[in-house]
Order: sequence, then C-alpha cells, then structure tokens
Amino acid sequence: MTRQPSEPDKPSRRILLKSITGASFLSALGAPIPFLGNLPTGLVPVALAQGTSSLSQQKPGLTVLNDRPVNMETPPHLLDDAVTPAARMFVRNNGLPPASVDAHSWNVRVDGEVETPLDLSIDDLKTQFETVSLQLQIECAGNGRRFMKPAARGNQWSFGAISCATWTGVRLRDVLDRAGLKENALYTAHYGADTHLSGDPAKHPISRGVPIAKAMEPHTLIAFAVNGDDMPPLNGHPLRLVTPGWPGSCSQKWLTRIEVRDQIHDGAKMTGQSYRVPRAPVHPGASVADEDMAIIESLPVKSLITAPQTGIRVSTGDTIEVRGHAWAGDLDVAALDISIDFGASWSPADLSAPTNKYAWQHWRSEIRLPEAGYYEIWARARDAEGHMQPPIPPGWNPRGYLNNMQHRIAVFAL
Ligand SMILES: Nc1nc2c(c(=O)[nH]1)N[C@H]1C(S)=C(S)[C@@H](COP(=O)(O)O)O[C@H]1N2
Ligand SMILES: [Mo]
Repeated sequence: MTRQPSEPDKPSRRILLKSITGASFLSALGAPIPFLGNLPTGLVPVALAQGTSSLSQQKPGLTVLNDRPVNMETPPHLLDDAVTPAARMFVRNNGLPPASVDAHSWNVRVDGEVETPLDLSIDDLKTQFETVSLQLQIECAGNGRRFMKPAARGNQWSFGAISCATWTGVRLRDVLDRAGLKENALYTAHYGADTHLSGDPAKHPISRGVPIAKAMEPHTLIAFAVNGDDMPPLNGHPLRLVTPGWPGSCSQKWLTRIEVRDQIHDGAKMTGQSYRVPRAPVHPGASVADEDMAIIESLPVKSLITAPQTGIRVSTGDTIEVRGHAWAGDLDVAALDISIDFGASWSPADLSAPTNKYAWQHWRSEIRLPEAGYYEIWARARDAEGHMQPPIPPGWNPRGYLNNMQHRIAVFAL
C-alpha cells in the first residue's frame, strides 16, 4: 500500500520540507539535486505572497514565480490528470492581460499577404468553420531553466511550465485558406490584446509567428474554449492560438490579429536572444552573437513523474504505482524507462499512444523498494527518432531554453 504524503500544514510534512530544503541536507548529498527545486505548493516567498492571493484563488496550488507580469508553474504532482484541468494550466505572461474582455464583440483580423483580409468574430469562427477539439500540449521553451548552470536570465521554471488540455476551436489552416494565401506568404505574425509592462501602447509585450507550414498544420488551432468551457482569463480568454509542440510563445493569447508576412516575422521577442538558441553548441556561460542564434521550432522529448509526489514515504516492499506523461514536440514518444538506482539500471514503463497527435502520452509502472532508505525515481523518455532525455541539462544556451533533462523524485522507504 502506498501511503499518501501528509498535508503541508501537518507537522510531519513541515519538518520534512524544512529538512529537505535545508542547506545542510543539500551539502550532505553533494551537489544540489534537481528534485529539490521542485517543492510542493505553498512555498511562495513572503515578498511575493502579498498581492498574489487572487492568483492563488484562480490557480490553487500553483507556484507563483512573479506577479508582474504573472508567471505561475504547476508542481508535477498537480499534473497527474490525463487532461490538465484549466485551473492547473501554468501561466506565462510577458505583459499585462487586457483589463476588460468582451467575448461577444471580440474580433480577430487576418491580413498581410492574403487575397482577402478577414475580420472574424468568435461567432463567425464558430459558424463558418469546422469546430475541432484536440488534446494539445503547450510548454514554455524556458521550462527547466532553473537547472541551467551558470544561471540563465528569465523565469526560473523548474518542471511545471507544461500543460495538455482539450482545446476547442477552428484550424488556423481553414481560416488562412479562406483568406487565401498569396504566393509569397512565408511566415505568420501574431498579435494579442495584452499591454506592454512599460504602459507604452506602441510596444507589444510579445508578437511571435511561425513558418506557414506550421500554421497550416491541422493541429494548429485558433481556440475559443478549453476543456469544454471558457478558458481562464490568464490563459487567453476569449481567443488564443494553440501551436502545439513548439515554444508556448507561438501560442498567442488574447488573439486579435494574424498577419501573414513575406519574411520571417521580426516582432517583439522574435529577434535577438529571445526564443533563440546557438546554431552550434557553446560552452556554459558563453555569450553568443545574435546572428549566431536560430529560432527554436519543435521542442525536445521530455517527461514528468506526476505520481507519487516527491518526498513521499512508503513501506519497504510495498508495490507502488509510478505514473506520468511524456511528449516530444512534433514527434511521438516511443519509450519511457524508469530507474530506482540513480540511472544504473532502467526498466520500461507501459506507455500509451497519444489520444491525438500533439497530446502528451501517459505512462505507468510498478516498483518495489527492496530495503528501507532514501531512493530516487528517475524517468527518461525516448522519441520516435531515438533521441533520449539526458540526465543533466543539455546544451547550455544564454537564455536557458530547451532543458529536457530527466525528472527525478525522492521517495523514503520506511
Ligand atoms: N498575448 C500573449 N500571448 C502569449 C504570451 C504573452 O505574454 N502574451 N506568452 C506566451 C508564452 S511565452 C507562453 S509559454 C504561453 C503560455 O501559455 P499559458 O499562459 O496559457 O500557459 O503563452 C504565450 N502566449
Ligand atoms: Mo514561454
């Protein structure tokens, strides 16, 4: 029998947390180990706790990394559902969400290199195009940045800037077909109704785009609902793009305009060092010239252990179910292995096929811990082209993107 971890407010849990966050514990184990960065909820630093109570109400249990702009990640054990509940979808804002939103008068403009520019209300989208519902992953390209050494500038995400919910909307492809792409159409440019932190109305907090081929991929959606309901205000209500498998930044929230361009889009956070990585590997800490950087496209293979929760206490010899999800950008996941001996040996878990392309895949396994003591459970996924998750952060890059290192949790066998 698996014993559930005690609640955070119970003394035993508090003591455990205190002891595993203590510097002495860290040094006793040598180098800091990854799972320690992935503590349960409720550990918001005091300075951040003020003013975040409404955020915590909207997203109970998420860890607030920043409140201006709002950035919140989901602890892995709260991502255990097959389909991520809307309240557990992480939040990554670059600016300030629109102050007021009226879904009935909302319009999205499609213009640029098209034969017929369009202005479409949400009702037009619902009535003039085929509605589709798909389970789609959205992951921030900076997920895992916290483990980069030396540290990289940006939100210090650990493992929880990932969601896979059921999005309902229309295919971007169908809308672009209606507008009619001109021959020179090369790239999209996305705009949203959020405002720049500086308050300057001429500045966009973020405006990214994708090559036409990705925009025409049938899983790239203009979505008006998530899990059968309005999407949370922080996740883009009433309309957003969902561009699965690519950096979350390609999934513009509060969507107001899609411009088709005859060049690679150069909007806010498309150029310089944003969402770009060195074309060739660089040494940790290197500075890299903008012209030596390339735009990130498909994200790498990755997985999460969503149960048990890290820090759990189990009885020696009990059978414990271990489970989670795995995903691999534009690819499928081919295999998921787990280790309970620090990677010395691995055994395959049962891995499900994706519900649809770009849905994360679920995996499960059963383990028994042979004797009392401290264990870690490690998980590693392999994609359909044979790429495996590395045990440590791969390919250091100036902004700390694409860290797909293995997720590890701690288990105490009593
Ligand atoms: N309008 C707008 N869209 C946006 C952003 C933003 O700041 N403004 N952030 C992007 C980034 S970087 C990510 S990772 C995803 C996160 O989506 P979520 O907040 O719904 O989880 O939204 C993207 N879309
Ligand atoms: Mo992101």
